[in-house]
Amino acid sequence: MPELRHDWRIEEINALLAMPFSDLMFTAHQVHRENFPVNQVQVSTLLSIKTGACPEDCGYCSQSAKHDTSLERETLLPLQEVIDSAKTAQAHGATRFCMGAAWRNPTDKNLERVIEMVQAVKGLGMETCVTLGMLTDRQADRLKSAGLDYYNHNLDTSPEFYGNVISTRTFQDRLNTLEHVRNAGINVCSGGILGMGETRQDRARLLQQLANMKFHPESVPINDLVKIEGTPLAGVEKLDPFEFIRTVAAARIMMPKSYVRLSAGRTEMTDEMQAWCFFAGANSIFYGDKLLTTDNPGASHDQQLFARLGIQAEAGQAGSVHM
Ligand code: SAM
Ligand code: DTB
Ligand code: SF4
Repeated sequence: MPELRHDWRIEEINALLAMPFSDLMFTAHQVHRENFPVNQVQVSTLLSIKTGACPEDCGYCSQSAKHDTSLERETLLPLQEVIDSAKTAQAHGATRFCMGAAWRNPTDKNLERVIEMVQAVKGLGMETCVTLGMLTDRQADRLKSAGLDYYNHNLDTSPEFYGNVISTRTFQDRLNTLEHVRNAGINVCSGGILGMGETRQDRARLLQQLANMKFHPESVPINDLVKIEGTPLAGVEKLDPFEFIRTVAAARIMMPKSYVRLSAGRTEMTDEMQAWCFFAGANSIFYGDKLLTTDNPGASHDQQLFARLGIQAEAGQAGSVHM
């Protein structure tokens, strides 16, 4: 089996993305079969534990205080509400529960409250993931010692396009947080958003940044921009679905042992487009009626889709190792 690579050159990635569609699908699918059981998809459910009033200015986000998006803001959810949601998600077949907070970074006091949630969810026998913004090395260590399985923190886009989307934190800030998470021994979940008006070169550069890290993220979410009224990116032209599928395929080829998650934007995708993404190597989804603040296809739609495609939801496997 070929070694995992961390030295991808931009010309190689552009060449992958430019392959004839069938050749790219065939190659990505072969890589997928060599590294994963086919027809198995991991399912995670998301919950927003603290919604809105975020001081950051991410141009895509419904939760930024800088955009006028008609979102109801909420304080940190009570522990029992989180446990109830996790139980419901588990009953519907989710094996991982991801909790997101609209913070620039957590305070130490808030971190302790999130840790109570992590421990309660783990106590149900589910894998845990949180996404809380930037972390210090000490906070990452604290989350590790509390038993957290995954931390989500996306690079979002290429270093070059990044400034068009976010001004309140830098690309380097994101790399620093990811380094703290990795050094703490927590599984890394990091990917990006497509369809924000970036070029193919930007998509290639995003993949290059992810794949050339010292260790590939264990989980790579690929989001299709959910356009939100009132955000600066609300009017961006929709990305060609084939271009989205190509990017999923390139992620699979470049990070052969990582879970590639078909993330936000599935309500706007046809079932056929999702089937292509699975064929191209996507093997994880967010499952349940809601993402953080926006809609996701309901569990019954996804169950039907899985049945139509012969896909099984994967059983949990807490504590996977990095590569
Ligand atoms: N506040 C934390 C942070 O930004 O690190 C955690 C939550 S934040 C909502 C997590 C990720 O969701 C973002 O980095 C972005 O990649 C994705 N996301 C947010 N809004 C989105 C949208 N409208 N469409 C697609 N992806 C989105
Ligand atoms: C990720 O990459 N996508 C998820 C999760 N990580 C936290 C979030 C998607 C959010 C979509 C917009 C919303 O629902 O607010
Ligand atoms: Fe805040 Fe996260 Fe939304 Fe950015 S993506 S505005 S940091 S909640």
